[in-house]
Amino acid sequence: MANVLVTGVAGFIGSHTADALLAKGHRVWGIDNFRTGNRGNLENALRQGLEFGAIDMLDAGRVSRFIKGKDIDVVIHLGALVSVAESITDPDLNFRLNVEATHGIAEVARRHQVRRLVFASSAAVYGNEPALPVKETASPSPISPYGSAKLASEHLLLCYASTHGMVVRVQRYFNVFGPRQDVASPYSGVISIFTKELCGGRAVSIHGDGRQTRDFVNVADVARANVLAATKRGLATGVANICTGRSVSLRRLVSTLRGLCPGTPPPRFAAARPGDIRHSLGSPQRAKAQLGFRAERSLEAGLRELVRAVRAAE
Ligand code: UD2
Repeated sequence: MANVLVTGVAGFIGSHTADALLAKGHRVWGIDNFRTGNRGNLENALRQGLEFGAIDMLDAGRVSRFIKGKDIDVVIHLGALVSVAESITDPDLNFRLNVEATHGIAEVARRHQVRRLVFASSAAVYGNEPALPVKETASPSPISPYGSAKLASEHLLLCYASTHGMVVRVQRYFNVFGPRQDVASPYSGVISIFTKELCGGRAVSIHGDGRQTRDFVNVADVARANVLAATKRGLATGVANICTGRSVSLRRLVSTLRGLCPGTPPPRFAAARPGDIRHSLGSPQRAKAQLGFRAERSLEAGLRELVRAVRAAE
């Protein structure tokens, strides 16, 4: 069993990852400052034994004191600014949360002799890569501050592997969706925004022509991929896409959701967002080969589950 520190534990991916680790019997410490995470996400994890600290990940001294003497084996660094759009409106915050924080957490990990670090990177590092499905060997070419910050962090961390012998696993998540993704924030993922609007009988707003495509991966699968990256024996340092290998257009997504919420109005169209990737589709082969990971949940089943959850919460 491993001792694991999760940053951003009260967030969408963080809380599901903590649940999945605890379900496998690992010991979990987690930190969050509730900027975008929320305490309600931790209900299950706290019941299952999560040791939680309300700590800002930028405060390296407090993070260090929190894990002192805990013999942490693995850090899963998920704390971040998660929105491409917000990285454009607030590039300073993007830099602090997506670059500076990575450096601070890596230093804490090194000082505490942590052997493995798992990092939440993103498909945004690829930019508008023309050869799809995109493989990890493609040259990264981000087109947003968010994507460049994630790429900078990847490079910072991979140096910890070569310089200090830490095993670093870079997880390039594609578009993650599922329960607990913030429905209230305009910076949240498109599926959570659309589900909430359509369940409330309101029209959704599509940015651009709606023909952009995304590879949507369920958060339960992503949490499982994180557990594998954190705990699989004998893993070497590496970078892997966490995706399904299938993509859909936003138009198709809206029509599937409208099918689940009959009687909802057709979408409105608004200006395309700056920094928006046109097509995003990952190759899942390397994650299969290195982590033994394959996404199992279908988009349709995930959307049905979400619509049920949003309705139940109303
Ligand atoms: C998502 C992740 C990001 C990163 C990336 C990987 C979120 C919030 N962001 O960025 O962290 O991992 O995937 O590629 O999960 N859209 C609309 N209407 C809306 C909201 C969004 O049309 O009300 C469009 C948006 O312009 C984009 C698509 O939906 O074309 C997806 O947007 P998003 O913000 O969910 O995610 P993305 O791909 O920018």
